[in-house]
Amino acid sequence: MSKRSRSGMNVVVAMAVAAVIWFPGCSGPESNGGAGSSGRDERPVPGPVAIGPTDTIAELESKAARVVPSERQLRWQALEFQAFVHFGMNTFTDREWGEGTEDPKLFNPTDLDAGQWVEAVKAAGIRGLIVTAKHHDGFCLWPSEFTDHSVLSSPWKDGQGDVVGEVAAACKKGGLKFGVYLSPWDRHEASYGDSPRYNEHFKNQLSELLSQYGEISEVWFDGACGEGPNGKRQVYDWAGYFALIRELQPNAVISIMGPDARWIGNEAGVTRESEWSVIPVVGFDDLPDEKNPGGIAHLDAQAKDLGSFGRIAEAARLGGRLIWYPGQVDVSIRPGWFYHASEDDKVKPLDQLLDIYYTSVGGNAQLLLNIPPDKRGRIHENDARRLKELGDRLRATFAVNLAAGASYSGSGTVPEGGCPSFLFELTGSSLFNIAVLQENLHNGQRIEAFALDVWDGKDWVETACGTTVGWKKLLRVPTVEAAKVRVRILRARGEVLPFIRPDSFGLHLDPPRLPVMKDGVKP
Ligand code: FUL
Repeated sequence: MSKRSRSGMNVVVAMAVAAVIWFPGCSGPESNGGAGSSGRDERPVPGPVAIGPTDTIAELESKAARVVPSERQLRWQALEFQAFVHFGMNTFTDREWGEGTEDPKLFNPTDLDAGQWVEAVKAAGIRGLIVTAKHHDGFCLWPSEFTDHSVLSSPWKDGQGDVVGEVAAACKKGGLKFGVYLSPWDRHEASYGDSPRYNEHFKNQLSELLSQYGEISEVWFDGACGEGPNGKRQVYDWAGYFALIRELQPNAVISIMGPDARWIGNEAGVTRESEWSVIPVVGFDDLPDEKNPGGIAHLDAQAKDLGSFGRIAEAARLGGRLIWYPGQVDVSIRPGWFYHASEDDKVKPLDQLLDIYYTSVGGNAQLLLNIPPDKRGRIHENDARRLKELGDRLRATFAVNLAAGASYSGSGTVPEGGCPSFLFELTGSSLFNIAVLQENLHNGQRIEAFALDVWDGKDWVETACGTTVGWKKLLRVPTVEAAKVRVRILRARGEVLPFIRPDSFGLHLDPPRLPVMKDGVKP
């Protein structure tokens, strides 16, 4: 189900630009490292930066290096791992998409316990939770005064209950950030399709959610709309929705159909090898006024390449802009988004969840893992068990940073024929199989290619390489023992400042990945 698949941009890249694009091999000491002093303006710019056909390659590179996140985007990125909770009418009808005609009497959880949701997701190390306040069927999990299709008309707590309120309170108590999913597509609401009327209705509901439940950290707007060619066509007032959110919850991130965080492009938990947060875009969607800074960018979120230098050059040719637009990976712990008893034995295995974690949190994206409560209104035992296993494994790996206390030296200058590198001398020889790199996003996202070397006592041995780093790169390397580790920047945008965060460089040991010796003992 595609959220944002719009017509992709022409991928033709000007020949002059293609000539300088370097596709990294790993070892590449011959690379230029992107360093060099140009006297260009390197000051960070939070917000759109215009690019155009007269920009030189150097100017484009400099502009790309300068785009930084807003404070709210930075806070959101630091959450790293959130829970998505799909719960509603579909839970009781055993469906994924409802029609909007379901009888509210069907909604009747027998043992709803939002505190149990919070404890179950916290066991996985999750830091925020987003609940489906209203899915496409229009049934509201809070007693909205603008519809009768809500918990008010259900037998649950004799119509006196408020799921959104209970979840918000449980999150607050448990120290989790709290966000809401609100489907713009509403199959129940009679005014849907009568654009001004529905927009008013939608904003009324949004206001209720934004003003009655304390701090809302994220508003998740789904782009799905199943109305066919003969269905109701609703023209959404995105600018109006965004303005309302900024007014009532200025710290809330607006995701997917919004300006702050983009859909990663699939629901399988997969990130691109090169995941950029600096994204070139051309034009605006759905907005009459191009000056509106909160506009949704015209973007094909499913494109294979969103942020390479080639894409930037292409957007420049068309007169576009660069924005900070980080990716979010939404994926369900089960095959469906909603609970189905038939999927109780289909909870994703631990290894698969670990793969998703390493490639999303460790691939410059935020992970939004869906865990759907059952008809009782509880997270099923199988899911809760898996969440705990995941958290235990992550804690066992990341509790100790073997690079803590390491002496660090870095240089932005490029040695003759080499590339800038950052050296970490550990306090002693350590066994590790995970490395963590982070860029200082206050300086933007600059690294295009890097390599990680370990000192084997005589020589540097390359153990891993990659392309983008951004917020975080998690590298699963073969288990190795070393006292010195080096990060080489093979290619970067703009000046090579100390943009690696030495405070967050990490080396870790994931014990189950230790090789098993002949006698069955791990070293
Ligand atoms: C999609 C929706 O259609 C699914 O039901 C689910 O909510 C998913 C997260 O987004 O667009």
